Amino acid sequence: MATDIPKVDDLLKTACAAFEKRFGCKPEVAGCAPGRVNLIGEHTDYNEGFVFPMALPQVTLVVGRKVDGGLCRVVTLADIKENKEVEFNVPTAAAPLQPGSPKWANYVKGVVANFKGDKVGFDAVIITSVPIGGGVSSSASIEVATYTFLEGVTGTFGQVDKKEKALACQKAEHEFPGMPCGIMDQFISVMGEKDNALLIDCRSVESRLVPMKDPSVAILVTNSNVKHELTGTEYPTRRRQCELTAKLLNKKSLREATEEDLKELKVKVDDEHFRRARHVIGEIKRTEEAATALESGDYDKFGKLMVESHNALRDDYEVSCPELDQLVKAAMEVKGVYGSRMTGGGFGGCTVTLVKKDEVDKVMEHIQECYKGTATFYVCVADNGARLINL
Ligand code: GAF
Repeated sequence: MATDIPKVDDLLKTACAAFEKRFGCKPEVAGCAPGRVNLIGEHTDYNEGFVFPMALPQVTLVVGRKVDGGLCRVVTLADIKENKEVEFNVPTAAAPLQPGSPKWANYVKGVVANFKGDKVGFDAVIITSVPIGGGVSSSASIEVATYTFLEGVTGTFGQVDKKEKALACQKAEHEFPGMPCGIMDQFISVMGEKDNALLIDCRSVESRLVPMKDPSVAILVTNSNVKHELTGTEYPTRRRQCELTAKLLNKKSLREATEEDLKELKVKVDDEHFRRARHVIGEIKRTEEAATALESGDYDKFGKLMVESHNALRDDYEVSCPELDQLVKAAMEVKGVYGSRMTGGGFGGCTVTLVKKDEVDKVMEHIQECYKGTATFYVCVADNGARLINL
């Protein structure tokens, strides 16, 4: 059975009650930002390629108020098995913020450090319904919700260009948690729109909305509930391998590389670098084609491209894992499934499946029967990006 996605209103009530209990007054501002599921276009963003995510109905909320003086106090109600409360001072030129422990607070501190407006003290509570470490961008949703909250407390919401806001949050992730991510997650968390997926060109940072309103199909997100601790080292390695290969080809990025270049690479680089490049070059092409297929309602083609994407991520890019492969295999065994693939950085987390709406129950049942672990299912519709919520 699909897991209910908590309503934003209910999360808000919980966060506001927790804030009052902890800080003894009512919060005044609520920043909200979603997680995302990437439909196709994996590990292409840092290669300046295309990605095709949609914002999820699962969100992170940061609720609180501005306080005088330079102290920031943050309490988290997220399912994070670390310290649940942190305090730090707003950064100054003489005393800039530094990353540290607990890890979750680095997402907040990084955004405070990179916020474009005035730096002010605040009290805040963070709550999230985005599965943590599930490959659906819980990190970016914390960053973007924090940024939105800061815009709220400084009365500057909407003044900074949305792309700049996404870039500031990406910089926060590079500098504080130290993850050299691409732009996809922060971008969709800021720019997502209800009932639309977003085709993002990560070279020009231009994007195009693609409607996703057909009631006869559903997007099923299946959480494997495993996270292999490879992500930390493997992601930067993949990124470096791609950059090195692009350099060898005298290109700015693998976005510039062609099928012809692949032939050249076959003799120029080792098999591993060759396969990494083959995935990226193929995936960029697949993603553009997939967006066109979805626009014209060609779900069979879209599904086929999803499966090709998964296979390339498994065999060439080597970022899948047995659990994700099992989930995809099981999904593809059910009639009515157009396509299925791992989504996000990999090594665990979620798969995304495009399926006929009427068949969703059967797919979940079959996956659960075949899957050796315990899967969690979410039937998701595309939702809005970051916003302030009136309190
Ligand atoms: C992670 C990163 F944060 C994204 O930028 C992207 O590279 C993704 O992995 C893989 O497509 O979510």
